Parts: sequence; structure tokens; C-alpha cells
Amino acid sequence: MRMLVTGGAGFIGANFVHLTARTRPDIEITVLDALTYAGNRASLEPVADRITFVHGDITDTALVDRLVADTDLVVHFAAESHNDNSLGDPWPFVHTNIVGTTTLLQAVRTHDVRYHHISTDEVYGDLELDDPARFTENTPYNPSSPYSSTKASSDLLVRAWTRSFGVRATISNCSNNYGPYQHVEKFIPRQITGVLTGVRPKLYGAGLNVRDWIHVEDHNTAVWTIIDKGALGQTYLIGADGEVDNRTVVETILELCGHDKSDFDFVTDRPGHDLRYAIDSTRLRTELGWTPRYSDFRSGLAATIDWYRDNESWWAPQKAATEAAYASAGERTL
Ligand code: NAD
Ligand code: TDX
Repeated sequence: MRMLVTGGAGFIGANFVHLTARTRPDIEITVLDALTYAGNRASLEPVADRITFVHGDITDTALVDRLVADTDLVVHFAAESHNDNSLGDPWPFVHTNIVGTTTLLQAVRTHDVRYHHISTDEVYGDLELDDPARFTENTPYNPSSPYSSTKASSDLLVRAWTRSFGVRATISNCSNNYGPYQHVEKFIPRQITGVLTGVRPKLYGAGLNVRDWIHVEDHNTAVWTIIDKGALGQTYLIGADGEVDNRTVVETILELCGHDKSDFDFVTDRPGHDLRYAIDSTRLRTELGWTPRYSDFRSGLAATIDWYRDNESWWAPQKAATEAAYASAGERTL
């Protein structure tokens, strides 16, 4: 079987390619990635001899059509993925997440190729801290940020292409991922690499916001479960019951790195900051039989800290520019 992975040089896409190369020797893997600031060829070095890498943009109609014509399956990870960036400049988000997804949908429609769409729980908006509810596949869409609005748009495009043109598609909406190869702009790697270089962690606002953490490997085994066994036209929520507030995450990183757990700063809050995400993944577990393997967040976090400690050459080149971008966006200690 031939598979096209978009965004395979990014965090989750690269981990997906690694997992596939390891567990599915019969699959021919092609990666299409524009190598934006978030893409890194080095993330694919361990599997370089197992893949064909195409440096290109998912909005390039002719390129996408040619690649999709030559594949049996498209798994679409490519996106502009960072909320803070989307507040500064929404246009790349509209370009990649909306126009790019439409470009892929037109190609899979033309060539009748199976398509899996990677999305986020942020399309559902947020929940109150004390709300016992969690997101399900039936929760109404209510995105808050330019990022999540463009992801919601892309999901709706997939649904429209499924219904109107019979495209053979599935969608997954996953909660916050952590693990190796995540860009240092994101919360957990930012704090780990900060602590490793003597910088105090930075908590937005009061640090009360809750995210439902899942290890990237569990996300990707769920994606394969949906590709293998999911019903066409269906949406599946992916989550591992990992709700933790941001302050606790920072305190745990500090403790695991041998620091006092109060060694952090509060900084300016993110405008429109979603309070809490929480996933009910019953459909995925009961209908498709998926279960996560990384049930202990603390040990998953410890392994992630070890990975960043051992792979400074992977992240160090991006660290200074990322921190400069936060500073120029106006972040300041409270
Ligand atoms: P990432 O930012 O680490 O990687 C994105 C990749 O897409 C990069 O390699 C980048 O070069 C590539 N890319 C961007 N624009 C492109 C374009 N126009 N053409 C081709 N390639 C392009 O993102 P990630 O965290 O790995 O997220 C992957 C997917 O998973 C996204 O669709 C995101 O919305 C979704 N998701 C992420 C999380 C999370 O916690 N990170 C959670 C749920 C869903
Ligand atoms: O320095 C920080 N301090 C801080 O308190 C950063 C970078 C973030 N935060 C907070 C904001 C969030 O409450 O930590 C939480 C996580 O922040 P991010 O890593 O930026 O993730 P989030 O905005 O929750 O979105 C992530 O999960 C869903 C991914 O970036 C998205 O791509 C995915 O769709």
C-alpha cells in the first residue's frame, strides 16, 4: 500500500511516520511538507531510508494532484498549529488549514483516494473548570481562536466533500499532545527547554487552564485504528483521560528536573484563552477497541524531559528565535 502523509516533518506527523515505518513494513511512505518554521527534516532522519520526501505546499494544486493520483491513502497532518501565532497573523492559518485542506479534498475526490483528516478538540470551544461534561462527537462546534476556527472550517469541508461528493473520509479530533519532536513554542517543550537552559517556566494568567494531555504515540495508534477499522464518514474523538491544569504541569516539570516547584513566573494571559478541554473517547474505545498505553502522565513527562535533554541539537537552533517572538508579541512577567 502507498500512503501520502502531509505535514510529516512536524511534531505529530513525524512521530506517525516513525510508528508506521516501524510497524508496517509493507507501506510505501511519501511525506509532503513545506518545511515552514515548524517543520524539521531532522525529525525524519531516523526513517530517511524508508520514505520519499517531497518539499512542497499543500496548496500547490498540480503537485497535490500528482501525488494523490499515485497513492492509496492520504493522512493529513499539515497545518499551522499554534494558537499564539494565529492571534498575531491569521493569514497563514487560512492559507494552509482552509485552502490547503480544500486542495487535498479536491484531489482525493478526483482520484477516489481514502482520506484521514487530523483535527483538534479545540473546534468545540472550551468548558468551565467545574463542568462535569466532556466533549463528545455530538458537541456543537464553537471555536475561539483564529487557529481553532480554521481547523473547524477544515473539518466542515471534509464533511461537505463526504456528503456531496462521496469522498471516503474519516476525521479525528484529538486533545493536547506531548512527546518527542514537539516544537519549542508549545507549552511543555517551552518549559522543559527553558528549565534545561536556566530560564524560569512561564504560566499564562493564573495557570488554572486545563488541558487533556495525551502522549503522541497514543494519538498515532488511535489514528491507525481509525484508518483500519473506522466507519467512512465518521468522526472519532481521541483522548486518554489526561486532564491536568497548567500550573500542575509546570510544577511537575520543575520537580522532575530537580528544582523547587515554585520556581516559575506568571506572564500575560493569552487573549481569549480557552479554559478547559476534556475528551470523552468512548466511541473510539467501544466501537473500535482502542486503548492508550501511556496512562501515567508523570512518567510520560519524565521520558519527554529525557528526550529533550538528550536531543539539544534538535531544538537549540529554534529556541532563541521562539523566545524573541514571544517577547516581541508583548509577553511580560506579571
Ligand atoms: P506542527 O506545527 O508541529 O507541524 C505542522 C507541519 O505541517 C510542519 O512540518 C509544517 O512544515 C507543515 N506545514 C505547514 N503548512 C504547510 C503547507 N502549507 N504545506 C505543507 N506542509 C505544511 O503541528 P503538530 O502539532 O504536529 O500538529 C499536526 C496536526 O495535528 C495539525 O493538523 C493539528 O491541528 C493537529 N492537532 C495537534 C495537536 C497538538 O497538541 N499538537 C492536538 C490535536 C490536533
Ligand atoms: O508559555 C506558555 N505558557 C502557558 O501557560 C505557553 C506556550 C502556553 N501556556 C498555556 C496555554 C494553554 O492553556 O498552556 C496551555 C497549552 O498551550 P499550547 O501548547 O500553546 O497548546 P494549546 O493552545 O492548548 O493548543 C494545542 O493543543 C491543541 C496545540 O498547539 C494545538 O495544535 C492543538 O490543536
